[in-house]
Amino acid sequence: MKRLLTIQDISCVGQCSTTVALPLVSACGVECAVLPPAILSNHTGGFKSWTFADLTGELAKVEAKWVEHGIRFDAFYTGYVCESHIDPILSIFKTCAERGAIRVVDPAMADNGVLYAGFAADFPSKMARLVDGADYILPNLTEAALLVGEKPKLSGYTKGELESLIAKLHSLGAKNVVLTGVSFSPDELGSAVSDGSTVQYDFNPKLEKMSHGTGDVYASVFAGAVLRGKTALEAAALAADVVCEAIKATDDGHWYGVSFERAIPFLVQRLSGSGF
Ligand code: PXL
Repeated sequence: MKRLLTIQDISCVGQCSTTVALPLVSACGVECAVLPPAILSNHTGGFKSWTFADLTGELAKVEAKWVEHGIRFDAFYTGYVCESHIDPILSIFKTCAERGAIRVVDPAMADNGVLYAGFAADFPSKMARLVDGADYILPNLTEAALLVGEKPKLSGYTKGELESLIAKLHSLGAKNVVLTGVSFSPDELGSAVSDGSTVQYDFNPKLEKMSHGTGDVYASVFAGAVLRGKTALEAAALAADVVCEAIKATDDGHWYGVSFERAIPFLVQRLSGSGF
């Protein structure tokens, strides 16, 4: 069985980051180890306030213990992290990697044209350090624009503009780019998947509802599916399908997250038959 390490915060309540990655990566049939660089009472998207316990000082200690025990990972998947976490993460990428280990980087820092609360305007240039050398990056359109130093546009990207944005993301050192939130018509939403020479697209019918935490569901399923041998396009398509199932299964009025738990049987069924 493959072993993945996910590095992103624990938002104790809020159905995001580690509390989404752990169950979904596990449901993919992949062992999921966790390293939370911070613990928050709840996420910052829509709640008025939160606690934030920074664990930067723990990261090198945990790394040293893993090195002592000879613990290595087949994959790393990073999500919401802060500036002080980036050097320790880059070190763990080096010291705790199995031969051929892959890096999946979700530069979770922004949406709908704006950075999440608490991130300084220069944070995207710090996050770009994780993008350099990543096997797969999974930015939404806002994150993609900010990573390359452009002003985010909320919609209306032409295919040419998108593909030039993707080329700039490759120039930052990303081997494969999976750009989410792509749309060329009002009734569809999807992803552009690029290996640096070809861009392929996957679309689903656009749903009325949008929910917090869907990026984390998408990235977790994507990472798990790639480790189960799916191509980037197959993993992106499955991730999008799981997000749609989860949104449809979320009760009206449940505002702070998406009920991905109800989409786990669908995910398990879709991956059944894929080899371990
Ligand atoms: O879902 C991304 C995310 C993760 N962690 C925290 C967040 C957010 C988005 O708002 O606030 C703490």
